[in-house]
This record gives sequence, C-alpha cells and structure tokens, in this order.
Amino acid sequence: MKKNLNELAIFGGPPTFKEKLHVGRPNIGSREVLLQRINDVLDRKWLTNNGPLVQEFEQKIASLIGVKHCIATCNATVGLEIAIKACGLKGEVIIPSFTFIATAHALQWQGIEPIFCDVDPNTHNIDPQKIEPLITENTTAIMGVHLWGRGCDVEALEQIAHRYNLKLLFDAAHAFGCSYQGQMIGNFGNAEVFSFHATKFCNSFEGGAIVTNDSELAQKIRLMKNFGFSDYDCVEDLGINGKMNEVSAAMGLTSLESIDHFININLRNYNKYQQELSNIPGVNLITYDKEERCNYQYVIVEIDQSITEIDRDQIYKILWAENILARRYFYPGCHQMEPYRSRIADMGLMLTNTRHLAARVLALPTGTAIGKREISNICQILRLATTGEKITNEMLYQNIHAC
Ligand code: T4K
Repeated sequence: MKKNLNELAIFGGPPTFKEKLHVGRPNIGSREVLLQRINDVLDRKWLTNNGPLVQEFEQKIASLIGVKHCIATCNATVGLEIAIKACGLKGEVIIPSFTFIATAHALQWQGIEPIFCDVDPNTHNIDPQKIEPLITENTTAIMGVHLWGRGCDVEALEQIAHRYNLKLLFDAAHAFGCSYQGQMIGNFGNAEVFSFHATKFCNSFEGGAIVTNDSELAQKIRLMKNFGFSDYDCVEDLGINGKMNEVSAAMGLTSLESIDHFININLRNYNKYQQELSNIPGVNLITYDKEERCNYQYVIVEIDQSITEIDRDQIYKILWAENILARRYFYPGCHQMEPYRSRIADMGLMLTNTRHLAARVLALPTGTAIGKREISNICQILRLATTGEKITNEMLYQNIHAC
C-alpha cells in the first residue's frame, strides 16, 4: 500500500519530540574539569601559540594512536590544507566524491583539482579499482576518507600510490579512536587528519590534528601551522595560522578523558538501533567490523526504496516533522556541488555508486544526548513510515508521546 506523506507525519499532530533531536549533538565531558582547566588558562595568561594544554593534547593523542607525531590544528579543514601543502601536492589529487565538502575544498582552495572517484557501495569508501583510470601525468596523490570511521582499503591504496609514485593522505575526520586491521587509524599513508569539531564524538569545540610517522614532514607541518616561524624573527617557509588555542585544548583534553564513556554510549545506542531496525524491512543499518576498534559516532541507514515504497527524502521529511533532525550525509556528493558541478557536468553519470548512496543514506541521532527510549520512538516512527503495520492512535499516544 502506497502511503500518503500527510497521513504519516504522525497524522498532523504535534511533533513526537518536544525537544529537537539533532544529529551531531556534542558530547560534553566533566564541566568541572573543563572549567578548572579554562580558569588555569586565564590565570596563566597563555591563551594560544603552542601553550601547555595544546602540547599535552598532542602528546595524549600521539600516545593513544601510537603515532610518532601529532600536530594540533584549529580545525580539520585547515589541517588537511596544511598536510596537503606540506606534502607538496599540486595538479590533481584523487578523492572520493561521497564525503563532506571539506575534503574537496581543502585541495581546491590551493588550486589543486580534486578528481572525484566512485566509492564501494558496501564500505562507502573510495573504490581502489576505480582509481587507476583517473591517474594522469598531473596526479600527485590519492586522499582516502575513512568514512563513518570504517577504514579504507589501505593496502590497495598503498600499492597504487607506490606503483605510480603518488603521495597518500587520509582524511580521518570520522576515524579518531578507530582501527584498521588491528592498527590505529592515524598510522597510514604520509599523514592523516582527525577532526575534533563539536559534532565529533571527542571534541575541542573546533579543532583537528595532523598525525604522521614521518619526522621530516612533521617538522615542516609544525612550521607551516605557525606562519613558517622557526624562531623569533625567523621565518623558514610559507605558513599560515593553523594553531589550536588553549581553550580548545582544554575541551579536547576533557573530552579525551571521557572517550571510553562516549564510545560505550554510542555502542549502546548503535546496538539499540540494530535491535529495533532489524524488523523494519528496507531500513538497513550499516555495520562495523567487531574485530576493529570503533567510535560508533555515525548511525547510518540505507533506505531501500524497492522495499519501503517511500523514498529516503520522504522519510527525512517525516522525521523532521517529528523533531528528529536526521541528516542526509553526504547528499548530493561533492561533485554535485559548486564549484565542481558546473565544471564537470556529466560526472554524476559516472559515479553511479556515489549517486545511489547519496540518495539512500540517512544519519540518525546518537551520542550522550539520547537514550534507548528516544531510539525506540525514532524507530517506531520509521516503522510506521515504511511499513504497512497498523498502529492505533492509542498505541501512538502511549508509546511515542510518552517520551
Ligand atoms: N572531512 C570530513 C569527512 C568531515 O566530515 C569533516 C567535517 C571535515 C573533513 C572537516 O572537519 P572540520 O574542519 O569541521 O574540523 C558538520 C560539521 O560542522 C563538520 O565538522 C562535519 N564534518 C560534518 C559531517 O558535520 P554540518 O554542515 O552538517 O554542520 P551543522 O551546523 O549543520 O551541524 C550538524 C549537526 O550538529 C546539526 O544537527 C546541529 C548539531 N550541532 C552542531 C553544532 C556545531 C549541535 O547540536 N551543536 C553544535 O555546537 O557539518
């Protein structure tokens, strides 16, 4: 039976949730510890420029990841830009289109052309088999993205990079605290970049970090993120202001102290979604390899319209009508956004998997802001929206509006 949208927005009643349930609601660690740290910053009167909290944050990340060097940055986008510059990339760099726009912009911002590659429909990550035909004499690197924290096919990418003498970078914005084949993400390629944006499970308000095992590259990156200064009055290279400040580091350190708690909450939420969604045909939750470490920050479902009858966008509208602010990450794919769309008009035809995924995927709320009861209700709305199941008004009242 085909359903009518109006009928499904919980029959035109008030939204199910009084408060909006956002994707990306920040996790906040101990307020007391954070405020104490910020007080100390104010007392020290050392607010930025490689302060003690930034140094501590860098050391703690390096030791958690088991990587030689960590350079904190003001955000991951600038981190990517610095890593790209420090690696000497130019010309063309191959990246997936199914990612946040920052991956592409970090290249284009410095006049490097992102060459969009299709993704594997199962992993959502760049498909190594599609890379070689895109390599030209202008290609200088491949930049993989560990989307949703699931590691790219690192070996395959390393082999291609090695064969064509290309640099290999990873946008690891989603993958802090995640492993790939037993090794922590952050140890691969020439360098990797994490994000500590407010919406990440471990956050520093805004922030990022470049990690690498290459000491020479690390030294270059340290100079570049501080205008190229090697000492007072001595600039050795072109640089920018990519520094993290002390208040961000205070938040980052406080978040770091709670990451096991945040991951446990995310895992609890993920398991609850898995249980509830298992009997909703056509709403398919992506899976994570249980052998790997994972932050479970992204609860991603693929809507199979051949089963649900209504499409992802209709489901999205229904959820929003109920105050569940799901997100269509990453619709419509970078190649369909400016300045890339006008330049490569027929690209959509080639990136079949990206196009299909961008039309099917929905990110659902998780993190410390929501619990099992909210998840049950979100799933009940999904069930109502996508199946022919009969739910009486009385059931709705008792089960949904009880939250
Ligand atoms: N590479 C990848 C693969 C990335 O996903 C990202 C960022 C980057 C690189 C760049 O990293 P950064 O330079 O940002 O460190 C959000 C984040 O702003 C962005 O960091 C993140 N990826 C992306 C996936 O999500 P938007 O455009 O969706 O942001 P916005 O303002 O719509 O907020 C997202 C949700 O979070 C909303 O539901 C509201 C909620 N939210 C947000 C903030 C900032 C809150 O509840 N509280 C808050 O303080 O990009």
